[in-house]
Amino acid sequence: MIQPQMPETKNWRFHRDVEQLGWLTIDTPGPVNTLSREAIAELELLVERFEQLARSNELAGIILLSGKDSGFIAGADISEFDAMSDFSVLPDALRRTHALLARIEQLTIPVVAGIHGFCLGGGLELALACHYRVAVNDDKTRIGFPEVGLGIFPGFGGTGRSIRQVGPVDAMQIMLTGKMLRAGAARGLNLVDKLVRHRDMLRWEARKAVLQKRRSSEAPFHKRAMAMGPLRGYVANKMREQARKKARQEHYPAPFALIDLFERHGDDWQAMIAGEVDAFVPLMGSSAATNLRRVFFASEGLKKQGTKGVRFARVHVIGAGVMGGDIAAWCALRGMSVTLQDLDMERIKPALDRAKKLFRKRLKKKHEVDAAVMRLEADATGKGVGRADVIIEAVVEKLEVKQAIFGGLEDQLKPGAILATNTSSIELERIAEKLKQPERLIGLHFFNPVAQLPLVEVIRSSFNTDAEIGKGAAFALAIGKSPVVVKSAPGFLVNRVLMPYMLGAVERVERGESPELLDAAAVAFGMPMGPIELMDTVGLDVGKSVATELGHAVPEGSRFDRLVKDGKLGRKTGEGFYKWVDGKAQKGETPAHADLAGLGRELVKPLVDMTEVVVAEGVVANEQLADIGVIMGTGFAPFLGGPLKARQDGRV
Ligand code: T1G
Repeated sequence: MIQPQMPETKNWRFHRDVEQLGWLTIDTPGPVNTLSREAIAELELLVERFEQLARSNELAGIILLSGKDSGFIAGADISEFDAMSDFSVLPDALRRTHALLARIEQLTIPVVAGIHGFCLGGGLELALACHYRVAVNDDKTRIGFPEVGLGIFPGFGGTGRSIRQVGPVDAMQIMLTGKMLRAGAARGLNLVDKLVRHRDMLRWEARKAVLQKRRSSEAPFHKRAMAMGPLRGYVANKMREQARKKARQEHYPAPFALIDLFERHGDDWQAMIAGEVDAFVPLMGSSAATNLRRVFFASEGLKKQGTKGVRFARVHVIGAGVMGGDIAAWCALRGMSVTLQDLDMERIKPALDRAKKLFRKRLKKKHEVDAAVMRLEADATGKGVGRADVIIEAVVEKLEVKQAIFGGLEDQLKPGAILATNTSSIELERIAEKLKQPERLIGLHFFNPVAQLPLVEVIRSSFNTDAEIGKGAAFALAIGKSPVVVKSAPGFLVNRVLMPYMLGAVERVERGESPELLDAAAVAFGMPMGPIELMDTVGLDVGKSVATELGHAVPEGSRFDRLVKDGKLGRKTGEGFYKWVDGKAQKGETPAHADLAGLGRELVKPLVDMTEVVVAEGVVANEQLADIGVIMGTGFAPFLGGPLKARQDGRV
């Protein structure tokens, strides 16, 4: 079969078959496909050739597929953004890409995209410029616009084409949330036109779509009407209200810039695209976007810590309290077979009930929920110990209790099994010293609520070797958590840096300052929640014991001390520094303050100071790990890039 003369390309492969169908395969260097400047420049050359072949009837259609098992396209190449965010190059680069996607759309022959795995950002924008989209309906398919998580929004025409395809309200929702949709949801919204059960069927279905000259339908009128006339302003304001509940404009300008663009042009998809460049470029160079890119690569870096090729199937958790029960539930949710041990069924049952709620909330489909329930087994006798790949102890914070538990099960362990404690404050060496093989015990420190917080501190004692720590990190990754390796030292990373910040605020309350004001100031700075509300959420008893463990004694007779003595422990007892109703702190008026963010900086300073100390002491290996660990463990302002990056930039 004679192949047409095609330009040399490194990122694309092309061949034409006997039916004159053109098979265009993207296969860029690296583990995932990304649209780098080189890939886009090569596509320009290819499209020019396609236009010629179409004109001379030597090409009946084009099918765009990925040559990688990992997925379709993960978007534009983020590693090029720092160099791209310069006003002198970016506007032209974006306009060139706009013109390229418009040429694909205007090709006179059908162009069909076959999607498997992730189809994100610029990858989805390229797919939306095609005339028809077929996707694999399996658990790996994820379709969406994650750009808002990078401090930007879609810049390759996705703002206009998604509105044309799914309607303004749904499209804006997808872009403002950054949510990655499963295949079924994407089909339901008309983002994709056809689903196939298996990747093997993708080529065949895409071929049929080309031969039948199928074209995707645009969003129906009733959906498009939501952006027409005065309704658009109303819808835009509703979106701003929603966005403000999640983020402050001064911290995360991107969603608000996108809503402004929508308010200006939301009823005209081509005007949206034309308006994209001027709204997009300032965001790309913003400190928020620069820092969020740093956070992206730092969190990517965490994925490299785990030992490759280690498989985990069975987990045994000892202690069915809040932490133990929720760790067991999370592991079962992530596909592990879990046995949960405690003294009797009465102590285990509440954890199983909470787990079922989590499964229903996260899994939705009945058969998936039932399967997860089956994976989580009550085990009051500990028969699961001998079969487990990972044993996690999460009982009361008492040294002698932990030593007794580990001493009792050491001989039952299967070779290579991970032995871990979820202690939040006791040095590992003291727990391990009585073991025959103290090097086997590591720390896997989860954060409450386990299902929400991505961080797991993998605690390294002086007995451990890289092998145990590598396996611990691999396990955290296997259950969808982000591991940060931390040396066994009082408070490890997160508690160590949080405590001076929380106690600093408590001391100000003791001196009569308004907890409402202090909390509002910390949030104005960029913390997800204020220090006083956080103390009440963690529990004043836990706060007091961690503070004491870290050498910050709580003054006898202080308000903090009296609250604990009176059993007013915060949210879990309905009263602490605040009164709590239905899990919500009942806050009074926030007194006016001339410089709320300035007060916020003051409050956060002890946290940043302690992060510097923790790095200097080698508790974590470097500043980047400290920053990503504190962001993931405390929610510290990701738009600032972490406490040390914020100090480096003079923000605190
Ligand atoms: N650019 C550059 N590198 C990327 C990348 C990207 N978009 N996506 C992934 N990588 C690298 C990653 O750093 C890692 O590298 C390797 O690929 C494997 O990834 C105009 C401007 C796709 C769900 O935000 O969410 O398009 O560490 O280990 O767990 O509108 O990566 O091996 O050296 O994460 O299977 C929008 C970001 C870009 C998606 C795969 N796209 N990526 O997860 O593999 S902005 C995103 C992800 C945009 C346009 C705008 C995930 C993934 P290394 P991995 P994974």
